[in-house]
Amino acid sequence: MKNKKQTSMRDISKITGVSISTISRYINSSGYVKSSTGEKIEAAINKTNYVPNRNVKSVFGYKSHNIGLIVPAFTNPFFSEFSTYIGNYIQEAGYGCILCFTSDDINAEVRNLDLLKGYRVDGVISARSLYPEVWSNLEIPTVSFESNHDEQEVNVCVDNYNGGEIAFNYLNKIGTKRFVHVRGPENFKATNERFNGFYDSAKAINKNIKIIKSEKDYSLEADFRDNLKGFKFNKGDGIFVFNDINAINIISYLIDLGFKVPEDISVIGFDNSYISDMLIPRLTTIEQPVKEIAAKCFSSLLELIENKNVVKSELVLPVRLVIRDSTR
Ligand code: XLF
Repeated sequence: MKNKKQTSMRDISKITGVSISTISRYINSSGYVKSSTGEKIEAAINKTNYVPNRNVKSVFGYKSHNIGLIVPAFTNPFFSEFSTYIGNYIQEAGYGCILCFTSDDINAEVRNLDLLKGYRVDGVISARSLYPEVWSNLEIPTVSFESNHDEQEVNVCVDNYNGGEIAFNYLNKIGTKRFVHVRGPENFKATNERFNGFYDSAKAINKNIKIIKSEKDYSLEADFRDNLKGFKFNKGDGIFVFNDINAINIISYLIDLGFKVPEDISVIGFDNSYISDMLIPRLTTIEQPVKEIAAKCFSSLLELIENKNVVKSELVLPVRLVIRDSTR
């Protein structure tokens, strides 16, 4: 079957009598185009099937009513929950949502942003963006959760340092003999702060901590348990893990080794994501208020999109200890 010929910019030019350079300017929002000319181009685009032009911000002030959401991974339940809340807020406000993930990889971050720019999104919410160079000079309203840098207008995060302090103090209170911390990847600002809070609290009362390093967050490709191989766990250990998904993974590893949790070893996670209450033993954890975080990210982005006077800021939300069954 012969393919139907696609409408080109040249066709739009013939239909409207407007030059290709003006049409291109209009499509790319790269310069002034009279609004009557813009309307003529828009009418021709709508009449034909000129696909690349469909998502175009056609005249100044035009909004695509789409918002981009970039998260590190859907396999981490915290980010699934975060995306679900934000997705709901976006829909309730009458916007469309374009959802992307990065696996904490710079190339994926660049590709995602290019894609979102191509769709002329009105704004972007990103979680755990690690690379400032990707976000500088963007000219799109951006809000981040837990950004490593200050390129976005608003950054929302929790008091990660205090989370580390709370975890240490609780493990100490329940009679932990040896403190162990499974530390997040070195380039995660949030988990570095969790480590600092834990470490400083231990130091303040002259206690040592053992550290297990991890290269990446949980992913489908790598076995997180590889980070634990070679580490000798002991009865009486109290382990603070940098997030829930990995804490749950570690509990099943300890059970495979023959330990009882919490009788032999206590484990504390971080997040209070929905799965922390579903597995046996139910996980003791430090809660990040994900619904509130999502609400703050979305309302800040909306204010930026609506040109309200938003000052560049960092909003820090409090954390709290949720005691369940994985600690003595
Ligand atoms: O980036 C941190 C590490 O993992 C994030 O807040 C999380 O706790 C989500 O699980």
